[in-house]
Formats: sequence, structure tokens, C-alpha cells
Amino acid sequence: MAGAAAGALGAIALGGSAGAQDEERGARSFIRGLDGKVIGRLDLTPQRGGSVSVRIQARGLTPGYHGFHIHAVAACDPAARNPAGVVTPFASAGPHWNPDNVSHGDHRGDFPPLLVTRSGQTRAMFTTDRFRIPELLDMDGSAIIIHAARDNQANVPPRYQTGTPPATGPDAETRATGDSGGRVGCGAIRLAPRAR
Ligand SMILES: [Cu+2]
Ligand SMILES: [Zn+2]
Repeated sequence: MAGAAAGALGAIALGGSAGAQDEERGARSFIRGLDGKVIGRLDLTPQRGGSVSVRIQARGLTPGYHGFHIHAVAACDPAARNPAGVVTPFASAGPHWNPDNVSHGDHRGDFPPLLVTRSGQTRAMFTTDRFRIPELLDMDGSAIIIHAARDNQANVPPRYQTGTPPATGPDAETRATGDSGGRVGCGAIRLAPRAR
């Protein structure tokens, strides 16, 4: 049984490297912190059937949950300014990548939040079928962002939308961002080197 499983995994690995056409290439990103130093790495690897394996490892973060998403522009400027002219690190990466014009949580590059240990490290691996890698590499590219705060997935319970006076439920900011706060890590997503 164990041998059969190992054989199946081997076949998947072989298929991945044999089909190394451009549309089958992976992508990666070196994630930089607010001081410009590399704090982590993201690897996106195409899987059979069209899904994408996502691997992330990073360090130097504050313990707890952090929002983690693909943003619309491959520009990671720690001294970027918001439209009001206020320094807002990595605002240059734009909003969540949102080609379908939907609410946060359904954005195609919304990822599970990162859990950072007391020693400031995080490591995660999961699979998404919400995009193909070439879609991330459009004219202005895209970037991976690690946020300062946790992500509520815009999941504000409906009971908060009732009452006297009626509450409004999730506001525009929540629906766009999940309220995950400032940006503490940013990496432009680039095509990975061609597999040998
Ligand atoms: Cu984000
Ligand atoms: Zn989102």
C-alpha cells in the first residue's frame, strides 16, 4: 500500500517536469519586509488537472494570524503613498486581485490566513483552483501580500445586520479587504526558472 502511494506520487512529479511548456511553468516570489529584506518565499506549482499548489514560508512576522492574498500589481514599494499622499507601505501593489469584480473571500487570489508561531515563523501548503498561473503574469503582474492583521473573510454574521437602528453589516472596506490591516510583506510574482 505504501509502495503504491509512493509510486503514484512519483508519477505526479514526473508528469510535472515532463510537461514543462510555458503554460505549465510555476511561479515564485521572494517576499520582502518593510525594511526591504527578504523574509520569505512563495512557490506556485501547476498540478495535473489545472489546480495550483501554493507553498509559503516566511519569518520575522508577529505571532498569530495574518491575512494573505494576491494583489493586483507587481510593485512592492515600502515607501508607497496612498491616494491621499500618506506613506502606506506596499500600497503600490494595489487592491486584491479581483478580475471577477466580487467581494473579498471570493477573490481568486484570496488564500487561507497564515498562522505565525511565537518565534515569528510560518509555513503552509495548500491547493487552489481559482486561477491558472499565467493569469497572474499579465501586463502589470501581481504580488503576494502578507498583512499585519487577521482576515475576517468579510464574514460578518447576518445578526449584525439587524437591530434598532439596523446595523449595516460588512462595509465596503470589509467587503474589499477582510479588514486585514496594513501590509508587512510583499513580493512580486514572477515566472519560475524553467524546469530541467
Ligand atoms: Cu491582501
Ligand atoms: Zn480578497
